[in-house]
Amino acid sequence: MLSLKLKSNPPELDLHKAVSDNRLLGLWRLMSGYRWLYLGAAVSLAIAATSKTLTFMLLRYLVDEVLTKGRFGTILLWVALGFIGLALFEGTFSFTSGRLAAMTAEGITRRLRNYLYDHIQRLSFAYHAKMATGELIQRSTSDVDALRRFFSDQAIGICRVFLLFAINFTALLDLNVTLALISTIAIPLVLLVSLYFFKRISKAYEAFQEQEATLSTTLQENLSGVRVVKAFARQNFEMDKFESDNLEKFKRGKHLVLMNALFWPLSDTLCGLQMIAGFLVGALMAIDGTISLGTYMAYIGLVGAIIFPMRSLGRLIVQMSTGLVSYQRVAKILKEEREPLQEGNHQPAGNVKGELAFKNVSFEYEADNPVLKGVNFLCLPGQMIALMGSTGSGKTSLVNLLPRFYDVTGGVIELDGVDLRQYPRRYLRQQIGIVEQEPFLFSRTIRENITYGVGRDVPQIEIEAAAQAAAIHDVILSFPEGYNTLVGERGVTLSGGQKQRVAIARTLLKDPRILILDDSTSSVDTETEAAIRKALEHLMKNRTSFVIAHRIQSVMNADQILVFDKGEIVQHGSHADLVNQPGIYRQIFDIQTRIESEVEKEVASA
Ligand code: M5T
Ligand code: MG
Repeated sequence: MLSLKLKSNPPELDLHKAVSDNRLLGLWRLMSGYRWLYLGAAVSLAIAATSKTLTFMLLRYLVDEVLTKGRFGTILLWVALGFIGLALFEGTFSFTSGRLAAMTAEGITRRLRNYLYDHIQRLSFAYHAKMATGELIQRSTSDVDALRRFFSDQAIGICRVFLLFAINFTALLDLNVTLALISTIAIPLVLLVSLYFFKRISKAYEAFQEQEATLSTTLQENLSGVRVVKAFARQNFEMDKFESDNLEKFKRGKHLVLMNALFWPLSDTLCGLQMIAGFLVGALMAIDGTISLGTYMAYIGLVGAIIFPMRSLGRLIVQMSTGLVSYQRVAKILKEEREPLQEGNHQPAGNVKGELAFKNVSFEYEADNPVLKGVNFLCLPGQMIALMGSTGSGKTSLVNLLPRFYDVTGGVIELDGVDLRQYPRRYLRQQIGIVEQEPFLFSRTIRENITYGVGRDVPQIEIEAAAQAAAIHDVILSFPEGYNTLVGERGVTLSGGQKQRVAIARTLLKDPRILILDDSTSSVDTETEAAIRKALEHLMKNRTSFVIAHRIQSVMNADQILVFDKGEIVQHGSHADLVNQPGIYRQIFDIQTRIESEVEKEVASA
């Protein structure tokens, strides 16, 4: 039994389905696949407890039947061997029980951790938008760890208490019924006190965990935004904010400690009084001869074996409350529905053609706060659509609808004549490449970042072609490690424009049918932009592309230009159309050309 190895792969379990509002039921389901192992732990415990109890009974036999009666023969040797045997039994099975419980706990939490990680990354955009990262981290680490302790210490501990009680109480009854009853009279009281504190400590612990999550979120944000903090010299402000959050944690921690501090002495006193009362009554009975000396000695041992675990019962009940609270916090994530990636009944065998029709599309993140209103346009396969408009006018929101990061809330978007919602998200995302407005690079090598979307080994030549098109190849070669250069956390070792270009290369390598560039040349100089534009022009052939940009230069060649204002298309046409009609587009055009000609004049006169 001892050589049982922890299974290298925990048994599969759909934890999303297994989650329950009833916390005990939820925990029971969490144990699926490990219940036999856990039962093994409980059985070992029972064997160990019985051995201990038998030791007391053997003691009684030794005193009453051997020592008192003066039988010092081989019997003494047998009794001695009995003691040794029982001690060995107890030790071995105690150890086995602890090991099995720990293995169960590790297995369950390992599976839980893996599942949580996978689950979290499959939740919707909307979920991640509203959930703080620090909170998610807290739940997948600290709370999962509390669950581990629940299985490895607390649940088995409770089991232990009840086993010890049952076995030792039976032995006590066998010794003397009156004594048995007297020595357990206070136990219901201890239980009541424990239950009273259970509720309060649960609440206090929940509040404490919540505050700890707030603190992690503050810390995590502060670290991610450390440049902003420094740039605005807001260290003191941030420190004050942290300090006040920390103070709140301290207060809640203090309350938790106070609850524990009140509970312990109270339950200890009760247990102590109970024990003294039991010993006294026992002693009186032994003196007037109602019970034998051996019985009294065994009795003292048995009472100890009942009261001490009872004392820890309170502690266990109280600690179990932390496990239950943590379960609740973890279950909240598990309960969330995943973004279905495969769902959808329209999946063409090959690639899409790339015709997109927006029919009276409207969209809102929150009810009654539309960010897109009545958007209508038709984009033929291979066309380039440019989106312009003031900041906050809904351009990013519009392109986010294409890979179904969000679904329309009114109207319909059709891809090749089929409602976008009929396509599985996974398929759509394979067909669509998006360079986000604020691209994120992983702390991996540049090569790994560029090949991220492809998921296979890509020949160097292809990687370089993509990098060249994104006008980043030469920059990469200028690094001593070339394509093996590690990008620092969030790409801090790269400049903003370099980061954008790596992100462009990453999307180009994926070779999508529909290409979305969300303001992706905003951080590069005009010359580099021209280089990227030229390379892209070639790449955009045969694929539908959406380009969000602010420079007229970048959108001039588009087949259609859509100008947005407050979520609505206010102008729609080609460059030639729009430049000849009054409106926002001509204003922007005038301003940008005026600036350009002024600059040219300056340069010429210099
Ligand atoms: C349009 C709101 C935003 C703005 C409006 C992405 C996003 C946006 N919004 C949300 O509430 N939640 C979100 O996740 O929607 O925003 P946009 O589409 O990002 O505007 P844009 O791309 O045209 O602006 P810009 O600045 O990138 O040129 O009210 O609050
Ligand atoms: Mg935007």
